[in-house]
Amino acid sequence: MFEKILIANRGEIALRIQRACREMGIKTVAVYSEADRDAKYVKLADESVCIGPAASGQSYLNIPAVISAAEVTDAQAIHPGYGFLSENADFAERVEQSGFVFIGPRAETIRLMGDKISAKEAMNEAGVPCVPGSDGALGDDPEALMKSAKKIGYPVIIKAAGGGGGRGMRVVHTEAALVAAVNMTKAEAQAAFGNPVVYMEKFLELPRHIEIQVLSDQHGNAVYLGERDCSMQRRHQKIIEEAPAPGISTKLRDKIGERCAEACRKINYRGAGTFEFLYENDEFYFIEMNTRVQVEHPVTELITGIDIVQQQILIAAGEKLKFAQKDIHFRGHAVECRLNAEDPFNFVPSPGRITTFHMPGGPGIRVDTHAYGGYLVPPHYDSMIGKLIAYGDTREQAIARMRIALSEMVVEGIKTNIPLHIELMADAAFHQGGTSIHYLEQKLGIHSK
Ligand code: MV4
Repeated sequence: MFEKILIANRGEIALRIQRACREMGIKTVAVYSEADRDAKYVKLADESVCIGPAASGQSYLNIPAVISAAEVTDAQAIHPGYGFLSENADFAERVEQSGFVFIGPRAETIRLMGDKISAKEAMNEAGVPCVPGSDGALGDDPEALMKSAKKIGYPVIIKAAGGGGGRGMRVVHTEAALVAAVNMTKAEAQAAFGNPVVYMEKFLELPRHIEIQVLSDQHGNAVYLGERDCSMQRRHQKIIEEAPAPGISTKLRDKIGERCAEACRKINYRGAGTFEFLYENDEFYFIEMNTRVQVEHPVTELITGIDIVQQQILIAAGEKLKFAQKDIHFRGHAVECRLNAEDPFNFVPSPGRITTFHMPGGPGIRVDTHAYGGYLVPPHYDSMIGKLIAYGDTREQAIARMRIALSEMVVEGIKTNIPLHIELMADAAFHQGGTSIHYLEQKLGIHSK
């Protein structure tokens, strides 16, 4: 096992990874920007290295600075967390070329999944059901484009191969609008990702966003840890996630889960991963794969009892999974509310000094945060200051516990989205379960009129 791991991230996930390491007897190295000098995760690490100024381009995204920090501290492996360099194949490659273990998939796998066309192709081939579409890059011939779209059926969506996470997409409702839409998406994709390649899919109008968590070791063993429903989102930012997804039968979960695990075995996947699906009319349609630990991993941890970050480390160290699919049991229900430093209803970021900070507690409550009373939320990064996660025997109990936790939570000095969460926990459609990806934006639209 590793003796020392460098954590190439900040905030709550840096703290989360440290806790996993500490439990495993592994020493930790924190890296930080000048804006994070006094952060809790820096103080709690065994060692820390400043890697640059506040701007993330010069610090958390600075590959030579991160690798130098691993060299000077003699770390053996690098955990990238989420965001920043976590899905950068060049980073993974340079980490390994420098003699460190990258805690994540091989660079080649990250590259495969980074290109949304090759990801879909690989998953289609491995037996994962995908959204019907163009099966590859779109060319320039208007006749061929119209033929493709007609075959798929309008509405269609044009997506950038280099995009993902909601960037570089355009919905087309009619043949008259098709060619211009393809050309505009190509131009935008070139500008945004340096890659003009686009593809076409059937546009699903009212889907849910459901994702499958997997673990896959370097010895051909792969398991699925069930699904998460992440449909409650605004502008591609998830706000609430839960596991299991309301209304998904055991039979359907096992079927799609086994397809994902089998795909991992086929592509020799390494580490933790997430298959993102759109779910509509009782069918799963693969759209993308995330090759990192995700913000919402705790809800899966709570219903399975498996520590996903520890598993990432064990797999990276070359160990075999110590459990098979039959050993994994889904028990109870978990809900996560992302706490953001922002105005709860207009979503404008609200960085600044937290003057008072009280965390909730009690049965079934987990708080993953790096914040505390006196903490200065820097303006340079994502506004998420932590996550409240509630577990219960049933979905109703998890929601009831979340409502109590939200009512106990006190954050003063900055604005947070706690009032929005309180409102959503009382929302009738949320209680019913199974709202689509458009529900929150619709509700907020009506709300502000
Ligand atoms: C779609 C779609 C409808 N049909 N693809 C947005 C993020 C990116 N990961 C894929 N996205 C979508 N792809 C087809 N064929 C609707 C979305 C979408 C979405 C997906 C997941 C979560 C939130 C979303 C919000 C708007 C649109």
